[in-house]
Amino acid sequence: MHYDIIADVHGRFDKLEPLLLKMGYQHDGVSFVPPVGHTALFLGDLIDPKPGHPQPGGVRKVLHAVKAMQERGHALAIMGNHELNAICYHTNGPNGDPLRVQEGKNQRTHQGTLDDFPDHKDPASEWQQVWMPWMKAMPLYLDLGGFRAIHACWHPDYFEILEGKSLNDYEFLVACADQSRPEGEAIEVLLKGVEVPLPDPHDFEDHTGIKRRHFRARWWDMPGDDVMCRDLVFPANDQIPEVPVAPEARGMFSPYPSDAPPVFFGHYFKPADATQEPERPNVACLDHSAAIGGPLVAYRWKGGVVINPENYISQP
Ligand SMILES: [Mn+2]
Repeated sequence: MHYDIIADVHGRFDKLEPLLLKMGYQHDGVSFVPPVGHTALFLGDLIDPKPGHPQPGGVRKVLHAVKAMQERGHALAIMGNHELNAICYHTNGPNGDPLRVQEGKNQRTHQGTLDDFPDHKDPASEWQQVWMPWMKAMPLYLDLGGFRAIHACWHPDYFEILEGKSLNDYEFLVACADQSRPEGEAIEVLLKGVEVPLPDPHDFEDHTGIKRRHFRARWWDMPGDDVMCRDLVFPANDQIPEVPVAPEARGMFSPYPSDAPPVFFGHYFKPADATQEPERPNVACLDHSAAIGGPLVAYRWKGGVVINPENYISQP
C-alpha cells in the first residue's frame, strides 16, 4: 500500500482538488478515487481558513470530500488542533459554558468554518449531526508500521493516557479541554507541539502580530547544554532571542531516534517558499502554509526508511 500524506488543508478545496487530480485521483461522482494501491492520509486541520484568506464554501467541500473518501476506505484522517478547538467551541462543559470560549481570537480563527455552517447552533443541523461526531472520532495519531503520522508532535510519553479513548466520551472530552489535567496536557502537546517558554523578560510577535512568551520548538531535536532558544525555534525565526533554553524546558522535547520509522506531521506553517524536503531523513513537516498563500503539499509514501524529497507533490 502507498499512502499520499496531505498536510493542513484549512478549507482550501481550491488547492485540494487539483492536488488530488495531479496525484491521479479521479472523481467518480461519489468521491475522489485513488490510483490502485493508494490511500490518502490527512494530517488534520481540515477546517478554519486563516483570517484574511476567506474560502466561502471551502471548508464544507473539504469535509465532504474527505469523509466520502474515508467511507469507501480510500482515506484516513487524524485530528488537528483546529478540529479539537471546534469540538470544544461547540460543546458545553458541566457548568453550561462552552469548553472553548466563543469570543476574541477563538471566534476569529473559527469564523471561516462557522460561515459555511450558518445553522451550526441548531442541534438538527449538518454541523451538529454529522461533523461534530465525525471529528470527535478522529484518531489522534497513527502508527502504520512503516511510518507514523500525527498533527504536530510525536511524543510517546503522552500516548498511554489517551490510548483507546474517544472524544465522543463526554467525560474524556471535558478532561481534554482542561490543560491543567493530564489528558488536556497530553492532547495539547500532540496537536500543538512543544512550546518552550522564553526566559523573562523576552517575548516576540508572531505572524499575526500577537505577543508570545512561548515559541514552537523543534521537538525532535535533543537540546544540548548550551543551546540557545533561537536554535530550537521551528520554523526558523530570527526574532527569537539568542538566550539559553531553561534547563527544565529540555525535558519537554521528544528527541526522535534516527533509526525510527519516518514520522510525518503538519501544523507548523513552514514558509511558502521553503524547500520541500524533510527536517531530518526520517522527520518531515508537510505544512507549507497552504492556508496563507503557500502550496498544499503531499508526500507519496512508498515504503523506505528515509524520506525522499522526490516524493513530494505540491499544488501549486
Ligand atoms: Mn495545526
